[in-house]
Amino acid sequence: MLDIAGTPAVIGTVTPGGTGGTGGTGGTPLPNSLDIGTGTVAQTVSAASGNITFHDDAAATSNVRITGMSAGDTIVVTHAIASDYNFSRDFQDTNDLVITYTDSDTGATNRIVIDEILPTSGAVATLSQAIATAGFSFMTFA
Ligand SMILES: [Ca+2]
Ligand SMILES: [Ca+2]
Repeated sequence: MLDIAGTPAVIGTVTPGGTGGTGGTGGTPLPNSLDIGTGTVAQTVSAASGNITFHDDAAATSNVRITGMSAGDTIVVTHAIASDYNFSRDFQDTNDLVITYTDSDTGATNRIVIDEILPTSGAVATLSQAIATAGFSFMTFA
């Protein structure tokens, strides 16, 4: 069943709720995909070399920390809008931005931590506030 016109079709089996699991690894990931890590284990990627465009599918689990992110680097999010995502400072490091979202359709949990992107003051409660505080457009919603 492939719904071309409407919402993205779910291809393949859907595991009923219960023990969770590690999320799918099928398909060909986009370059610099942030759909890595599991609900409990984060992975770290670096944006330090050159201008990097990361890709985050809101419907696929992400648990990732990005280091070295600066102007010219950006995250392109698909399957969500900016107001879906939650933005806050890391309780453990006020200079880190924590971005979270749980997809209501797939149950995918997205947690993206951008290391050392924030000055010590400034609002970050929304994407536009976080961009203003960080000083560059680090995330866009396709
Ligand atoms: Ca960079
Ligand atoms: Ca994701």
